[in-house]
Amino acid sequence: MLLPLMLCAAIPATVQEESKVPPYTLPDPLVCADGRRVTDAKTWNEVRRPEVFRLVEENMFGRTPDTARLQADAVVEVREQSKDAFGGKATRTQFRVWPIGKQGPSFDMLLYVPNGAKRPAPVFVGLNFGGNHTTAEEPGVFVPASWVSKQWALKGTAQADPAQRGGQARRWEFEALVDRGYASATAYYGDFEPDHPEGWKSGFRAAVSPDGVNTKWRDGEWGAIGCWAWGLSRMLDVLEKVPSVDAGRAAVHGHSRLGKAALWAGAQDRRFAFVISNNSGCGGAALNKRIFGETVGVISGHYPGRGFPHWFTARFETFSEKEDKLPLDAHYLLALVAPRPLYVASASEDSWADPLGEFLGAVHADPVYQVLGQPGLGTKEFPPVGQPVGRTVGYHLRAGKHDILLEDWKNYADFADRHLKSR
Ligand code: GTR
Repeated sequence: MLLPLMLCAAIPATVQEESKVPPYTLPDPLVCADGRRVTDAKTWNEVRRPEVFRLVEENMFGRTPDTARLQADAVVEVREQSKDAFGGKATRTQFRVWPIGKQGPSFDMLLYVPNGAKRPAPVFVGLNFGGNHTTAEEPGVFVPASWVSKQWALKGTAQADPAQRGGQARRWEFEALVDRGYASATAYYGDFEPDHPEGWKSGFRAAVSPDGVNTKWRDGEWGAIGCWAWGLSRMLDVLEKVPSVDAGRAAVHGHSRLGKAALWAGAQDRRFAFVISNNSGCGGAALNKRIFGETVGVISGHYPGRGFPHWFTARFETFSEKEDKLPLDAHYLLALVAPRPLYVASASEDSWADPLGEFLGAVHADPVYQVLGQPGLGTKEFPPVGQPVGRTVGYHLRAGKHDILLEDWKNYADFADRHLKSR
């Protein structure tokens, strides 16, 4: 009778105290596989960056298939437009996009662009959790037809509840950004892939795979985070064709699991000029080898009934309780953004996401920025609550819970003013 108990992996206690963090060693992003040290941009770009990229791809998110040929069939339709959004300050446009043609799935994109701008506006691009209608109070915003999680669904269904309109508006400071000269685009993440283990079947993962089956279970194939990141790039494809928007000054952002997706999108798609990780935690900006809060085992579904096995490539789970064997860490993912501006933000009560681990992810990506001639983060000192730091790499620790709030947006817009507005 003891056997089943022994076979069932017990979840180690969550470390929430600094004194309980076991010692760990990080690999050096500036040492090539052949032992050479990177001291110049050329070696980083031609030798080391591709190696770092492959490590992140193979061990965390899986390989994003090349969909260029399928995208030749993309169809973009404007479903609705109003020049009177936010009392006439902005133009709202709602697109329906079939990125691989009308035989495949579609997504809806909501775009706000400031009216009367002298030149095309820089744009914030991000996915939302509940449907576009939850991000704004405006009655004209469409409700998604795809799967939504319980929180946003009509009771007992997976159908979006129209009464949840504006339910996440406090996380989307569209109007404040318009006032500062920024456009914003959002799409519902479930349009790309419903967020559950069977979600791939009705999302783009199945639609773009050559044989139409779930390829995740073959080693190296992508998970849902990879699919959401792919979706962010498809949003940018559409924005590139909007004359009032400057897609060359696009900031990709995301909160929590969507922060992980934003980082991976920014790493893969160098058209994104600025990358923002809001409370992305484990599998995002937080170091995995530093055992604090959520761990590889918990997030990757190693323990029955816990975690999100569909988010990552299958290999990630094999590092559960073996984080020391990981040939990379979060600083590799962050370093892939260099030399472009990067912002990592934490919240003081978000110990599950390990705020210090997120900061240290940025600290250890910093040498790559320096090699590329950028001032980067420029500090190793964990800043006090409410005091943003950094130059090309920004960081702040906001007081409060796991969330994205006006204070976060204010810091992102200030940082964007310095890096995007001046271009
Ligand atoms: C949690 C998960 C985190 C984070 C969060 C979210 O349950 O453990 O990694 O992604 O969800 O996305 O809100």
